[in-house]
Amino acid sequence: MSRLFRNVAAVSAGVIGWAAIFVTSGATSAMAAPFDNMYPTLNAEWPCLDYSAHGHFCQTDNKDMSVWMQGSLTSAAKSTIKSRLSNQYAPTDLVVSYPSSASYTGSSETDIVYQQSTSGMSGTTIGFTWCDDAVSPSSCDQQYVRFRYDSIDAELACHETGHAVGLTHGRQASPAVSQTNSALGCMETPDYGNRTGLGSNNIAEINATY
Ligand SMILES: [Ca+2]
Ligand SMILES: [Zn+2]
Repeated sequence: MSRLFRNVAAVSAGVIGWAAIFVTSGATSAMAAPFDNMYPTLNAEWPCLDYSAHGHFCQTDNKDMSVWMQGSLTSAAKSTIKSRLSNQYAPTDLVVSYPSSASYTGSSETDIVYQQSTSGMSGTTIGFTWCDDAVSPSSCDQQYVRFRYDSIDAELACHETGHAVGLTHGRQASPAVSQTNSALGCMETPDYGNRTGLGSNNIAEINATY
């Protein structure tokens, strides 16, 4: 815990500097997009740190994206997530893999860990994503995705995985746009269940980043 607090203090001083650096590079790499919704942005400049449940997400550490589904998910939910992942993320440069066991320690942890729990869920929240093991000011070796329910619609699976690779909501994009802007694809919020894919803007953001 003390390590986390020290990091918070150290990182706070550097936030503005990082934001400036990353926004500059984002502007050149994603020129064609109507907005930039890849963390960090001018409106998504929380530090990338080791957060506990429902903190904040970062970018993932590289294009190789290993995933693990914990036992809290039903086998039906696991296969749902897996099939949606392969369809929704196939048009991106990310390479999804399914190791036979999860790695929670060391320098190459399983990138995305999915689980089901109602803990921390309130109001209309149906899922959230957080970084568990930050490895740079913008990227994370392992991010957790928690779903409130076992019934995970295609938009939600796409959305939370989007956070786990750094995609933000419209309000956190730069410039900020409506939370339901059509170019957000499955990153709209709240989840109306009608946007089952990433859409061209998110694909371009991912492919410019990884
Ligand atoms: Ca990785
Ligand atoms: Zn979200």
